[in-house]
Order: sequence, then C-alpha cells, then structure tokens
Amino acid sequence: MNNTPNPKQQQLEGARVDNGKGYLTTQQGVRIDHTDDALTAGERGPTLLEDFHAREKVTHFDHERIPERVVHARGAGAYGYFEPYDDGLADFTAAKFLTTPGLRTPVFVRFSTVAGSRGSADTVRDVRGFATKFYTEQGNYDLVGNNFPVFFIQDGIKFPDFVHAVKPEPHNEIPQAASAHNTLWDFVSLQPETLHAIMWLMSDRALPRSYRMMQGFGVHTFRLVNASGQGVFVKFHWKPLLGVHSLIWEECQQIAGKDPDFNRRDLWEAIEAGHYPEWELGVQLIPESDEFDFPFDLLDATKIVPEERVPVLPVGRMVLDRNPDNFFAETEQVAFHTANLVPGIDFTNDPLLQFRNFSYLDTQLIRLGGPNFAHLPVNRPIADVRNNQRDGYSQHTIAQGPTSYYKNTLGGGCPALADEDVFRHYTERVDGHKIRRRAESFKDYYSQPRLFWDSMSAVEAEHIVAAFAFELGKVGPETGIRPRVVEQLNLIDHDLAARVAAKLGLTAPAEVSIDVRHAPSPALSQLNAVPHTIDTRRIAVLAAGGVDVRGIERAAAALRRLGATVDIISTVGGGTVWCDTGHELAVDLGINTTSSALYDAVLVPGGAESVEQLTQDGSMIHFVSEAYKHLKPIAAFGAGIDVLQAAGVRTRVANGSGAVSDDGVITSRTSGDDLDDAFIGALVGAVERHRVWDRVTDMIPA
Ligand code: HDE
Repeated sequence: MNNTPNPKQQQLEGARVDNGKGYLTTQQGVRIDHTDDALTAGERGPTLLEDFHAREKVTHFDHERIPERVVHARGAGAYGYFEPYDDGLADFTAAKFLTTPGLRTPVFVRFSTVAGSRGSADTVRDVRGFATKFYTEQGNYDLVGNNFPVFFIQDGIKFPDFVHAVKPEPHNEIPQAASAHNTLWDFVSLQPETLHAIMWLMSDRALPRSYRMMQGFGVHTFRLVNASGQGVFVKFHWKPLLGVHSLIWEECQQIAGKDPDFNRRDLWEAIEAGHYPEWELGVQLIPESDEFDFPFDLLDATKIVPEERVPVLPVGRMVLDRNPDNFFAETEQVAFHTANLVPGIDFTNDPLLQFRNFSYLDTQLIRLGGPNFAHLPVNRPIADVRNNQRDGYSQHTIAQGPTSYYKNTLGGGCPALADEDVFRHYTERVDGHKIRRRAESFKDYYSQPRLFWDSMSAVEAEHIVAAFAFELGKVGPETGIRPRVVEQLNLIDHDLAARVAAKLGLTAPAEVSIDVRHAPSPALSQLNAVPHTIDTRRIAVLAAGGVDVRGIERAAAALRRLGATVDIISTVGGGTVWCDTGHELAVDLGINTTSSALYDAVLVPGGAESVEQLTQDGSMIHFVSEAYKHLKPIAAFGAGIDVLQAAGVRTRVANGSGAVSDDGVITSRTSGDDLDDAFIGALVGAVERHRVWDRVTDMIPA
C-alpha cells in the first residue's frame, strides 16, 4: 500500500466537480431540493420504498454509532506540535523527533476518563488517559499514558478482572462512572498490587481541575535505543506549564450535573481563545547497568522511580493549538497503540506493557470495523506508507499493479527493504523456563503506597482519608469488604487505616510493624507544582442594577491582562444591567445557569443598589458562601463587602482605608476609579495560589 495518490486516483481528483453552492446531495452526489417530507402516495398516503434519498438518510443514521472504547470511552482531543529543546538525547536515541532542534512534529492528544461510558460526566473520580500520537517523519509514535504514574495491576492477564470490577456491576449496570461500589473494593481488598494506584485514585490527582492542569506519565519503563543499538531505560513525564490543580470532591459532584462536559469544554474553550496549553516532556534515564539497583523491579508498572532518586530531564515542549473539526472523525476514530514505535524507542519486558502491545490493535479491529483504520485521516502517518497489505473493509487505497507479495520481480521488486533509518528490535538475551508465576521482585505491595502517603501535605492526606470514607461508605456493610480494605490500609500505614476506620465506625486494626519506609518524595505532592500564574482561571463577578462599573473595569482589566476569564453574572440571564455611572454593563450569564463550582474565584463589586439586590437573592448568597466553603479566593470592594457578611463569611474585612487580605478573603473600602492597586494585587496573588487550604469551613452549610 502506498498513501500517495496513484495515477487513477489523481485522474478522478482532476475530474471532480464542485457544486459551487454547497448544495445538499445524496452520497452519490445527486442534488436534492427537498428533505423535509418523504415521498408518499398522496398527501396522506403510505411512504414509498423508492424514495432513495429518505432511505439513504435514515440508513446512514441507523449505522452512525460504532462500539465505544471498552475503557477510556469518554474523551476530548486536540492537535498541536512537539518540539525538542535541543539535541541532548542524541546519544541515547535514534528518534529524530526527540533530538532535532527546531523540528516541530505534529501531534494529536486525547484525554479521557476510564470507567465511564461515552455519555458520562467528566468530573468523576477516575484516572485520566493522556494519549499522544506523534506524526513523525519516521512514522507514527504513540505514547499512550495516564495522569497517574502507576497502574492497578502488574500483569495484563488481570486487566479484564480489574476492568470488570471497576465498571458498573453486570446485573444492573450500576453505578455509572464511579469506583464507589462493592465489586471494585472487593477486588482491591483481595489484590494488594492495586493499592498504590488506589492511593492515587483516592487523592486529588483523580479530580483534575482541567486536562490542561494535569501531569502525564508513560507509566512503564521503556527503552531508548541509539544509532549503535545501545539501550537505556526511560520513564516519560509530561509536566503542565499551568501547574497541577484539582477540584474538590463536592465540586466534582455538583459539576457532574451543572456541566457534565466541564473538562472537555475547558480544553475546547482555552484553545479557541488562543490560550494554548503546554506541557514539558521530561525523561528519567536509567543505565542498563543500574537495572537492579532499586528496591523494586523496574519492570513493575505499580512502582515509580522517585524524581529525587533519578531526576526528570527536560527534553522538549508540546503545545496544543487546534481543536478538531469533527469530534467523531477525529477524537472518536483516533486509534492509539502502544506498539506504534519509531526507531530509537523500544519496549521492555514489563508484563503489563507486553499485553497492551497485543490489546490495542485487537480492540481497534472491532471498534473501527476492520484492518484499514490507519487510512483514516487522524490515524494516517505523514511518513510514506508502502506495503503488500490489501483489501479488507473500507479499503481507501487503490493499489496498483499485479504484485502484492515480497519478493517479486513483476513489480520491480517494490516495495524494497529499507537499509537506513530502520526499526530494529532491541537485541536482548532472553533465557528462562516457561512458567506461569509472578516474579518475586514484584511482591512488595505496600512500600510505595506508603511513600505516596508519607509525601502528602496534611490537606492532601485529609482528602485521601475522606475519599476512602466516601467510597467504602458506598460499599455494602454486610459484604465484609470494608474491614478487609481497612486491614490492607493498615499494612500501608496505621494512621491512615485508623482515620478511615474512624469515619466508617469500624475499630482500627492493631498497628503492625513496618519493614520499609522510604524518605518522602516532595515531587509527589501536587501542592509543590503550583506556578505563579492566573492564566485561564475563571473569575465570577456578581452584579445587579446600580453596580460600580468603574471598579469592575479596573479589576477585570488587570485580571484579563494576566490571562484570566472574567464573567459578569447577574440575576437576569442576558442583556445588560445598568450601572452607577448610567452606562450599561453586558451580562455573561444568569445565576440560574451557572454555579460557583465552575469558577476559581468570586468578586463582589460595590454599588449600593446592586448590593441591596444581591443580599436579597438567595442564589447569589449561596454562590458566595459555597465558593467560600470550597476554599476559593473571595474578593469584595465598597458596599460589596456587605454581601460577604450576608453569606456568612466571618473573616476579617476592611473597615478603614487600605486593602485587607485574610484567609483568602480580600476586601477594600475603595471603589470606582480609586479601587486600590493593593486590593487587585492581593486578589491576583490569591488566585495564583488557587485555594486557601487552611481555611476552616466546617460550619458553612453550603
Ligand atoms: Fe489501556 N486500553 N490497557 N492502559 N489505555 C485502551 O484501547 C489495555 C493501560 C490507555 O484515547 C483500549 O483503543 C490493557 C495502562 C489510554 O484512545 C484497550 C492494559 C495505561 C487509553 C486497552 C491497559 C493505559 C487506553 C480501549 C493492561 C497507561 C485511551 C480502547 C495490559 C499507561 C486511548 C482502545 C485513547 C485504551 C487495553 C493498561 C492507557 C482495550 C489490556 C497501564 C490512555 O485496548
């Protein structure tokens, strides 16, 4: 097969007639002038079979759906490019896209949730897929990763068991896109290799604020191979420039109803607005001679290599700058495959990875209807494709000539075998008995979940405890699963087990002695990955008639200059509100269509009449107190401070001149054109920090 158009295709291309006016046609190109009524025998008579247009229209519709992905069904995709910083990896890999400075390789990235169906909500507690297709000049390379660096199982043969356990239960298909149910926790309690990934799943990493604000990991140990065939172990990391941020669990649950497309929409809108998300690709390189220097097996995908032990070297950057034109054609039909490799990158014997190399091609044969899905535009390599593969469903290529075999003379010996820039499997000596047995070196299940737990800040640890309590609280008490999971947690850390047990009304198991305790890894706490930026954060401004428009303009201009989005939210769903200056201010959203959970911070401007209305409006008051409860920055100026007090915000506020910033509540009595610079500066600083983790809000009823 050759993907450059052959002469016959070119002839047809040349003869194509553009109907010029964008006319509606059948699939055969026949123009149609009526598509609202089917052909019938008489006005009220039976519909006729000969209406080929109606039949074609409905038949195509009947066949519109293809099977959804068995996992990672719900996703969002975008195009962009990858660019290496320099040729620093040239000694380690023959992959040119990683080593040619200035070379921009096109990419398509698909982010996804894992457990839910295509129609499920974005903000569920789940792992996120982070799959990248690099359209390199040496062929397509797919890095099919996740936003956790570890997986739930060690051997691919367990994948159907794990996925069946986490998916909705088979007898009633409940619950959708949720891990909080009997079968997952039954499995976890019996399969301790799951525990490390389960710790990540119970952490804030499972609730990303945005796809643009999460890390990505290749998970497995792969291998880079240089032009001389020498190998080095490698772990891949994506680090977002916007830092790592999460939602709060209560927000996730609300957003699932208020805006189930929250993460998809966020990615789409950021790209449409020109705020192109960017990640740095980093690698951990481990010489083959160090393979056995770690207290775990490098081939075990339930283990990380701590960044403090092997630093992550920055390699290049990826920018996503174009949304797809058609969700189905691109995001749905994209086919990733761990075995799509280019020269310079290779596998290791990780038993999870080896299974994936079989599974992705296999699933695509059924999902995309046969063996020709690589012809689909989103999957087509930019590299020249030539081979002797023929036929099959949806063959898009008209191959020329009588030969479709190698070796041949009748086809001039084509396609010929390459003698440069070739993919050669890494030469590795393999020697062993044919056995069905887990390696002894894989059998430490507790020291790395413990490392993760020990590396959390106090608030992150508290969230993990709350997540276990929520999830296990949904597990039937009669099943005996809850105490079994707590027993497992006790083998990770007694304090963790005791805190979870207390929330479930269980007696904590007796403390056991812990054999291995690694030094904490600061890189694991996402609070250490918060850069100083407010780019693309969303600020809600609450306004009604009589609002202080000058004050809004001053604050909004500063926030927008730094890349934030500022939405005016009012009691009415559109149009304008009148302002204290007599001007009109355009309203972006009515309070009835939005929620504080969709914003990163709230600003309440002054204007006595506006404030009077806001304090009388339960939805507005709720908006403020809920944002306060969700630990967000709250700012108010002038009379707007009264709204905070009506919302139960008990923090100290400004009562004289000068801005006051306390507990993430920023206030100033100044207003209009005189609005304090210090107030605006403090608001920006608070939005940069994202949340006020030590705010005490237990008494807030929102
Ligand atoms: Fe996947 N996985 N997986 N997986 N996976 C699929 O492929 C599978 C694993 C990941 O946006 C499927 O085309 C097995 C680890 C992502 O299209 C399927 C095993 C990691 C995506 C499949 C794993 C992943 C998938 C479903 C254990 C992180 C979505 C549809 C041996 C490193 C890609 C499809 C997209 C999708 C199999 C484990 C990531 C069934 C058998 C570990 C991001 O083939």
